[in-house]
Amino acid sequence: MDEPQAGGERRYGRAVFLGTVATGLSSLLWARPLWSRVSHAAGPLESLVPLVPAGGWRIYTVAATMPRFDPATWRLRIGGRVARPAVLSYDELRALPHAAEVRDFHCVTGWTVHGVHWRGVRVRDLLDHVGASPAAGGVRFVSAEQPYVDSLTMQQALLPDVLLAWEMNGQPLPREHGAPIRLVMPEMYGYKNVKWVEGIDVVAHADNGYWENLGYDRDAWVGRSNGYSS
Ligand SMILES: Nc1nc2c(c(=O)[nH]1)N[C@H]1C(S)=C(S)[C@@H](COP(=O)(O)O)O[C@H]1N2
Ligand SMILES: [Mo]
Repeated sequence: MDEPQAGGERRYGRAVFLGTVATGLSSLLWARPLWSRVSHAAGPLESLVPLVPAGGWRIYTVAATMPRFDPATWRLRIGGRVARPAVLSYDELRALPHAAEVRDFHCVTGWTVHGVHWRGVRVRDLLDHVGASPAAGGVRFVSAEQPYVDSLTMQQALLPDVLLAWEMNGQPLPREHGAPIRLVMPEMYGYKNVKWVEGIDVVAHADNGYWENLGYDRDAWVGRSNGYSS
């Protein structure tokens, strides 16, 4: 999603600032206090920070080890308020209609990766496939990396740009980015984009996810949530 110019510049500023203090497998646990402090700072600090494109990804995890993908045994379980609960193998998942998109990826702490190429299946096609109840209000995405989880409202999940992606930049999704599939919700901040998805539950209402239990907004629209208003 393209951002207004000013917002983009401020975001680079935060990214650079955070980059000097947060390295490696850094946790958002202490990124939030930093982010609050920076975003409330007056203009001068931000104008001192050089404007450079925020280049790379940061790999975030909440558990000590990343799930490992074995195509022979991996399954995606889809249940809850659906007419046809399903357990899909990797090949079965990839036989569903493909969708592709190129989108910017924004972490709420301030870094952005531009122009990421994704390919996968639209969540709305998947919900069609299992006969999701039209009365259900939410969809929960459960990670194999416990206890990471997040949810979308049914209305959000049905947006055409919401994918379960198995391909990133023309390659199979790398392990550290959530292999074999991650949620891609490009209109929302990174924490909604659950990695290592292994379960999807159609539920009555969208519930808090991992970071939302720690204070982040459930509706994580880029530029319009978590104190950002560009
Ligand atoms: N399972 C899982 N998914 C996750 C996270 C995580 O820690 N665990 N972090 C989220 C956050 S805050 C961001 S910004 C993105 C980062 O994606 P990346 O690790 O592929 O760079 O993943 C999101 N999905
Ligand atoms: Mo994030």
